[in-house]
Amino acid sequence: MSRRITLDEFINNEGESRQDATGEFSGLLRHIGIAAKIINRIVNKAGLMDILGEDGGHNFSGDTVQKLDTYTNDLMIEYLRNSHLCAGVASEELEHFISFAPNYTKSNKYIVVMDPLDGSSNIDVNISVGTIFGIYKRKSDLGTDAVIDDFLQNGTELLASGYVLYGTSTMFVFTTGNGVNGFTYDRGIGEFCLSHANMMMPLGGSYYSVNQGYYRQFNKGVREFLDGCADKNRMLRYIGSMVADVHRTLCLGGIFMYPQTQKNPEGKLRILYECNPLSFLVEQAGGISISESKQRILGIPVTSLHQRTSIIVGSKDLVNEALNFL
Ligand code: AHM
Ligand code: MG
Repeated sequence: MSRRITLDEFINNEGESRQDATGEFSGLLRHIGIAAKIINRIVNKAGLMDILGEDGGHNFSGDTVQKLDTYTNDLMIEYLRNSHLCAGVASEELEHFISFAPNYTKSNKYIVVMDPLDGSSNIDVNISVGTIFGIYKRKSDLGTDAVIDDFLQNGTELLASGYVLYGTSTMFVFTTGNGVNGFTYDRGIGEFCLSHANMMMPLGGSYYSVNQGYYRQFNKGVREFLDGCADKNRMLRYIGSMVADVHRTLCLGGIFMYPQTQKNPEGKLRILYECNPLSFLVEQAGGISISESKQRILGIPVTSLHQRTSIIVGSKDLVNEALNFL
């Protein structure tokens, strides 16, 4: 029987192979891994605790906030703060970024962006949700408060990104710009173990993924591309959790899109918390990620924390086919 490589071991080995490594970056990734285990435990037994349902409020974007959104957001922030490796965090759930107090930050080089629980409208019905994160090097001086420019960085500046998918099994998938690796949670030993080494997205695929209910609101080119998918008998799959829809696309190939609609003329999904981290992973796995205006997602200038974009992401062949219609 072959020996399992744990996430910790993998992160350590990767860190040691980098010449300038101080272990801090690896340490930060490990803290995110620990927070993921705790979130996994809560998500798994959510029905047994008083933690399902809406928490009664809306966030500043007008989205309904679920109790688990709040719980995962607070938990991630506490783990990042107490890692003493992170200068600040920006979250989809918070209007403003948080700069950790100087006694926590000392010489912290990194900042984190996150969607603590993506797809949270699916929680109450036991459908996959996930945590998405991205790590950047801060722009501001060490030992000072994190500032807005630390967070408004293009996706091309990402040092690492990843997601944790709480699905039929729980997976931690991440990249540090050196390929994509996936780890499956082994409950028995309480560790994420390498199960999907060097993930590569197939060049093509037969699945397309979009909220077809908005078809009439899409631009003409998008509608024509979708008509072509139906003509070709491609299979429509839409979970409504971006992290799960992108994971399927990463594993099996195909295309996922959230185009502009009349309700969300810029697109719905956030560049900083959802699109950039997942686009970095997809590109690392050989796929493409663009906006409806044909811009590489990672290259879009980020000018505000909650900036949105349309997104078309997936296998090279399918995204290139879609490009012809845009
Ligand atoms: P959330 O971060 O508040 O959960 O919203 C993002 C989610 C994505 O996971 C998913 O792709 C999309 O919203 C679904 O939106 P819609 O219900 O409009 O299809
Ligand atoms: Mg989300």
